[in-house]
Amino acid sequence: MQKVLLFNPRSNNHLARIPNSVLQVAASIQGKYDWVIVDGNLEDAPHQKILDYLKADDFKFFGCTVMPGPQLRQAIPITKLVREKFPAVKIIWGGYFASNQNKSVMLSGFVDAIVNGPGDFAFPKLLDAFENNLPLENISNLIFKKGNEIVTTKKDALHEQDTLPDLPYEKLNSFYPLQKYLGKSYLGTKTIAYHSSFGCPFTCSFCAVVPIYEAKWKGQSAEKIYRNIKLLKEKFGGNAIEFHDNNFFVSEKRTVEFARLIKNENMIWWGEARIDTLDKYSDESLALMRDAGCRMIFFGAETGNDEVLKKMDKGGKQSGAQILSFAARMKKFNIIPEYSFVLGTPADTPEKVMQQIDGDIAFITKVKEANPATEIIIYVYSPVPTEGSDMYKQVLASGFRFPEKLEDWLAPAWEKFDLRKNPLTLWLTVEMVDKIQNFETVLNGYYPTITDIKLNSSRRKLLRTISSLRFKTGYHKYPYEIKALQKVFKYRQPETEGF
Ligand code: B12
Ligand code: SF4
Repeated sequence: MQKVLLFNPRSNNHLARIPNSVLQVAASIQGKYDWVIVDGNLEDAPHQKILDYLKADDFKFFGCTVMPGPQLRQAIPITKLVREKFPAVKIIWGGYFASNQNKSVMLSGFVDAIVNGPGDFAFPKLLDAFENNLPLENISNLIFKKGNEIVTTKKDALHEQDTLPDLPYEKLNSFYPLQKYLGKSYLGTKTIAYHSSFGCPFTCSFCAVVPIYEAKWKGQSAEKIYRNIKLLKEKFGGNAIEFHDNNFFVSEKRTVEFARLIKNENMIWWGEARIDTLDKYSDESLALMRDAGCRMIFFGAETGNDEVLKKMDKGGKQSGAQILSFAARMKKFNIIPEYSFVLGTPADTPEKVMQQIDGDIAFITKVKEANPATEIIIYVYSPVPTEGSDMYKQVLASGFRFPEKLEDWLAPAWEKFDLRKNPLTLWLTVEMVDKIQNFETVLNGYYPTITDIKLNSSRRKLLRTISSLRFKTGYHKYPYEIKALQKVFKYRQPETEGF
């Protein structure tokens, strides 16, 4: 059997999670190709480990998963190294960065093909084609170079998720003890990362899921999720779940079925949802979810500004009023809403951009009044290539361009862009970015996230006390004292590192 090396570059400094991307790719070739996984999150020198593997054995393929941001720090130099030292090895990238920024990846010259979206059928077919020198044009979900042209093949419909193979947890356990992936988080002492669906049925104009999944969603059945969770619980001791789906709660029926199944397992769980979808759930469903262990849900609230919500194409159903009333509704069920906001979206004039930012800051303060337990996540808008959307047209009209050279993504400024903290968008002035970040600092000072489990109650109290005057008076400028304290306490923000 030919050998495939799958690499998960480091994405996180704290908690290694089950590397679902490479694991699912491995499942797709199980039995047909021999595979190994190298996980940058659990290696001090992953490049050495990779070179050792490639030297020791006759590997034909190197596959790497890449999301935007810090994963690029290992993905780019290590892939380059593999190409230099082992030019005969075919290199395949997949994941959100590879798909959405495919031009710079293909032009780099060190990636032979990209799996564009789900790799479950595309990857084994691609390997077979490379093996037998067959053309790639007829394989769906691929991007590759033919001469000077970048070819993108058609996308397959999303697969029935229950027909896909289960993830090879046992074999992963032979490379890295699975225990290392079940970390301590706000949710539990051994947190399972589980991904139960692909895509999302909506087309928000700022979202990286849209160009890949084109408003499609397919989920595993509640039974399949439950069976796998039970295995991870019984075999490896998992006691909490973070669902990594883009939109776990699309189907109320599936959620309710899952809640009924998981109820007696005594596990805390978290997932991502839309406010308008969940607001349609009945009181009974929400109460059952809480009883079944759902303690917090992440929602893309985005903004309280109805005009901007429309431009973001949030489906046209979500409104500022609903965001507020839903936060209050969640109080009744004791489920914490984790609201994510995207500030700094484009507008026709700089004054309007500033007004939008001021409006959002005031709105977030109102959300906290409606339900003080609401967790707030603040992102600065970083464009993704949602071709054809009004928002992206406005972005291009402003003169914004993504880097053309792959290595340019490693520049600190583009890394910050990826982390959605300080984008290089031309309509945002330093003053605007400072305003957003200073507000975030003060807000996190006055309301430290409960997901930072290392922050004890006396530290929380101290942070709150020193931030109180600023929060109450709305004076956010130069919050150095709060920043210094957050640094000393190693305050951890869930938006960049997860829980
Ligand atoms: C888990 C996760 C993380 C974890 C780390 C994951 C890890 N690998 O260790 C943490 C919390 C650290 C994280 C951080 C960030 N993340 Co993140 N993350 C995710 C999340 C929720 C799940 C990824 C996953 O495991 N999916 C499950 C697998 C099975 O699906 P998949 O990756 O799509 O894989 C399939 C295909 O893409 C393809 N494929 C993927 N890789 C490969 C490789 C090969 C060789 C092949 C052939 C095929 C292939 O085949 C797979 C099977 O069909 C996704 C959202 C999502 N639902 O996918 C966001 C997501 C990828 N993250 C995102 C972002 C932006 C980030 C951050 C940069 C910033 C932020 N502010 O959130 C940070 C920084 C990342 C870093 N440090 O490098 C965005 C990317 C958006 C974009 N612009 O492209 C996503 C899409 C979330 C979102 N909706 O915005 N993230
Ligand atoms: S609902 Fe969420 S995942 Fe779906 S398109 Fe909108 S932002 Fe993206």
